[in-house]
Amino acid sequence: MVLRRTLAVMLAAAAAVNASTFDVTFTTAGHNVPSTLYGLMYEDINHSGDGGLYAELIQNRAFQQVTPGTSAALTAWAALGSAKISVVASSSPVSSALPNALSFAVPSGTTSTVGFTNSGYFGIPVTAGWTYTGSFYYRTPTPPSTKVSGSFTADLRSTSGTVFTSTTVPFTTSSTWQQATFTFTASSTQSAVTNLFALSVGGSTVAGLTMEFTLISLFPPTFNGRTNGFRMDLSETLLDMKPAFFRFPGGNNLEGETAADRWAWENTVGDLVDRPGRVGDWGYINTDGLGLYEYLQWIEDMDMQPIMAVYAGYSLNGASVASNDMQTYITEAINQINFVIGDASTNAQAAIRSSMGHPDPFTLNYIEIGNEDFFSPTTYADYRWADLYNALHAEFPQLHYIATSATSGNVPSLSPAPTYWDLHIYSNPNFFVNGAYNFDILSRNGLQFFQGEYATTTENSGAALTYPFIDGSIAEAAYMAGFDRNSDIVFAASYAPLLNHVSSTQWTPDLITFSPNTVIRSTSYYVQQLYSLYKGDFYLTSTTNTASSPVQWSVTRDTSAGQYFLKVINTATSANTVVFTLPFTPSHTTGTGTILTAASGTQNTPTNPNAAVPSSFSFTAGKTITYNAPGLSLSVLVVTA
Ligand code: LXE
Repeated sequence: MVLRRTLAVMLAAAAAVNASTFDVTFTTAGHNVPSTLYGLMYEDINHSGDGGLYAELIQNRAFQQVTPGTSAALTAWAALGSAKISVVASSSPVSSALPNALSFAVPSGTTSTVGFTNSGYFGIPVTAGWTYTGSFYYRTPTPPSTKVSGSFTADLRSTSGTVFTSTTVPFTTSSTWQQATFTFTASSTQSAVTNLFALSVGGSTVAGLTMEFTLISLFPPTFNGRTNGFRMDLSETLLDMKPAFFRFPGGNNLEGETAADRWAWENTVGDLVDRPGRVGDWGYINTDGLGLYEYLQWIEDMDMQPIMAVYAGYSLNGASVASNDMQTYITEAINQINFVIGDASTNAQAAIRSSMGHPDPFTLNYIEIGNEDFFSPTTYADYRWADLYNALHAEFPQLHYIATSATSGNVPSLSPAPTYWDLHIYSNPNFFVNGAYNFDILSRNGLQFFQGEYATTTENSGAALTYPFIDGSIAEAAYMAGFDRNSDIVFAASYAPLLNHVSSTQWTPDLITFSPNTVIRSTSYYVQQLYSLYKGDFYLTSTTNTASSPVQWSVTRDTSAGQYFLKVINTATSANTVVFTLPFTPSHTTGTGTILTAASGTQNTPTNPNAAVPSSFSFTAGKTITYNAPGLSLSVLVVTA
């Protein structure tokens, strides 16, 4: 719903609540806004990768990192008919990275249909017009002396067995692994996602046989049509923010519970059969189907740049890698960076990238050394930072290296002294309102800050939030006025966490919640989006208020478009008026603005996803612009010079 507010209506509302007036004068003085300012922080948490951005629909597709014979090994799988299924350590695995397989045993004398199903990542969407692309490996460990040939049926069906789309997939018994591929197209859209992928076969064809299967994969159409690609609707939701960067792969999910469990780039590249997966740090197994290459390809497709982390010798169990064991991780980090930007004709890691389809280097400017190393500041200061920084800087002097052991602008000392620092803060609305000036008081001494994670996680009462609420989102908007104003020393900022599968949540609140077929943009999403879309390239210094004010503002300019973006953030629940005095007379007497506002407590949730959405309004533009900001609002007034 698009609301159009008139100035008269807003002024009437202002009179009714006896609002304060803030006078804002700006000139053409100011500083550049870095193009990197607003972007995304990503890690695989809340199934934001597997089951989320990664478009793969089959959960536990290759039985990675599970213990054969256990029921957990069969997560998402079930038998059809009289077949017996179990996960086994294959006597002749498809690859050393994928030692396990699904054993499918059909009793002798079977005549009815047998097979197995997968329930997906908490559901599978069936969408009219989508062509699904599937594949699987199979073999018959002890084949009958006379080859058996037949056809499997691959389909999508409801839990009660209504088939929505299917195809046949021919097979022949053989003790060596064969790969089968297939496609089918759905002709209807199902509102329910409680669907199953099924692979089945007539019982008389396979009676008495035991077969093995692995890497059973099914993809819907993907963003930009990439093989092994990203989910379309989530990618487009992110693209709508025009994000400048993508911080990955963590976050905690970089670090591992122990060093052995860390995210290690070399296990995430090459053919899918060569990726072992890993036990992720958020309670589920990561397939690493979204590997370093896929992330970089998608970042490029999304017109972002990476802020890529390297493991820095600290894991979540609190242990640091010993000083004399650091070389392994230094080498790994150098190889990781070479994979991204090395010369494919001379460098082995870059040659892997080239073989995967990207001979040219990817764009890479920023490397983050570790994650939240303020949890182990002593070993970071003693050797971990210096060991990695010195080695990486010597090899790649053109890159910028971000340190992670600071919690605020008061940075601890490291040697060599970093220029870039990643700061994290999770707090309540009052913190973010009052913190809007946190960066103003820092000295301009060459240090650059990345607010790599921040979010309102509780109400002021301390009550935890499941979804962002408007009070917190507007408080974040007030804090972000501080990013605009201090973008001479804040080069990047990103809300965290980014994504949340509604059926598997480890951390709330999150910017975007999704199910297999829906995407819910939170109130904080719209705040991030408005700041990013109206970032501009130059910040215009204006008169400022005080930290205790309920109103914040920021004026930026898109120089080539000749447009000025007047952001007004009213954190009070009642209206306030801001009077802007411009250094020029606008070329239009009527301007267009965008506003996000809602009653205190409003949340966008799966049952009410559009409780608060931005709407446009028009306003009277002149050398003086009087704007009445409703309570709990973020407004952007666009003025053309
Ligand atoms: C800090 C860490 O970097 C993230 O993985 C977590 C969720 O955003 C947060 N505790």
